[in-house]
Amino acid sequence: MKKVITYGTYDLLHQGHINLLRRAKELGDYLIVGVTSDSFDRRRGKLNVKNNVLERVEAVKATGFADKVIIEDYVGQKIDDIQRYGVDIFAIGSDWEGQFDYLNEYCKVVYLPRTEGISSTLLRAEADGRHRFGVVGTGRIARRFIPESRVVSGVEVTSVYHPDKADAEAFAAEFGLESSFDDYDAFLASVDAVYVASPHLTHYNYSRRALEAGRHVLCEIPFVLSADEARELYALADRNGVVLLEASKTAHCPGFMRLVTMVKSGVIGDVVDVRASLSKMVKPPIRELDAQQAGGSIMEHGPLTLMSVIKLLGVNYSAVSFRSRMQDGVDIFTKGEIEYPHATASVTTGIGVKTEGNLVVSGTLGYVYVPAPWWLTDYFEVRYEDQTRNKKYFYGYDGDGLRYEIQEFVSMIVNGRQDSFRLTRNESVVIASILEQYRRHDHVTEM
Ligand code: C2G
Repeated sequence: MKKVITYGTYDLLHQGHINLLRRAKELGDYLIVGVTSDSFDRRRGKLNVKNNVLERVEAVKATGFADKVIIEDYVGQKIDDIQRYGVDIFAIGSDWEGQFDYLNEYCKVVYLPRTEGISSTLLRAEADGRHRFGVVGTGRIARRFIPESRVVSGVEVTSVYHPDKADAEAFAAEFGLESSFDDYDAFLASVDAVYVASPHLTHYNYSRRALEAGRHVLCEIPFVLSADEARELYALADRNGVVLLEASKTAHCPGFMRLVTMVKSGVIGDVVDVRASLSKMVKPPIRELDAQQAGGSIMEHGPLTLMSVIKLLGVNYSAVSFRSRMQDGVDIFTKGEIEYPHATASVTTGIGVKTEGNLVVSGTLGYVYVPAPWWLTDYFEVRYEDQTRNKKYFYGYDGDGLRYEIQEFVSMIVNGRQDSFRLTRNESVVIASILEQYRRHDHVTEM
């Protein structure tokens, strides 16, 4: 009996998949089909898969070509499967030509013709629709957004806004965008959604005007500078039936999300202390060091460090206080203490003082250690008194990591979802409220 094996995601199963499975089956007597697990797809950067693994397995079975369906969950599994099942032929579509030649050591490798004109990517784009995105601002983060948005289905960045016409034009030319604007209303008229990546003090106004115009808004951090502003914008989004999401990058990255759910599941017992530190040294002249532009380390790095505390200990803190080292009117270093009835937390932020940028979550059974840069979470360790129980966890963190928040934003738009469990509105308002207290100089001591 000649055994054939083939693999795939088989998302939104289509004629191309069916043809491939038929041709694979025709190569032998018995066909094994490996369907990727959801987590394996995420690990290999496929973030947009629509059907879950159960649906995809069912779809493959329904074609009638598979004699056996297995789940593919790790790199290298193909070699194991070929040996375990005594496979004679490995078959895969010609889009993979050459890439599986290494399997020739174990069985015959056959590249089958791919069906032209159809793909899961095309079907997903149809299902998600096409959302025209505009970027507000042309700075460092705006530049990173464009390549990141290209890997998310349903997103097409078409325009850019900057009050300086030449600046907007240069940005559009560099990234091949359709249009550039120095008139904000005209810019809004050209898009469905905006990514606000302008200086801190302008976030509120740009977001408000976009929401008023019925545009979805993904707003960079710090989102806004007061709890009232945050509440007002969320209410405005509701009234106009559009999505508003704070672009808290770390909250959306796979490693950080797993860390939160593991801690919440009790792997380190009750959480008693969270320490998050983030520093990036900057040199003048730069916005971060300008008091007139809401500069300072806590405005820069408070949103992510506070986010980690709020995600792990909740929104019901009992007190907050800060100590800052100042230079020319901005804090170049701040340590914030956040008290909870049964826990403590601290955030340490620096733009002129270098700190060890790690995250440590201590509990009654053990602790989680995330080395610097914890905010690009791709790795963490769970440690215990009994070191033999320690475990290391690794996760994907692709590109600049903005793709994860962009994907969630699009999913909210497509599914008409107003809130994200990754960073709820309530959590976002509480972060804004803590930053507001700092700006009002409540509970702040200078040193
Ligand atoms: N395919 C095809 N014609 C299409 C689309 C896909 O012949 N128009 C084939 C692919 O070449 C592949 C199979 O259908 O052999 C499954 O495709 P996907 O679901 O896109 O899976 P893929 O990402 O190619 O995973 O370990 C997973 C494998 O490496 C392949």
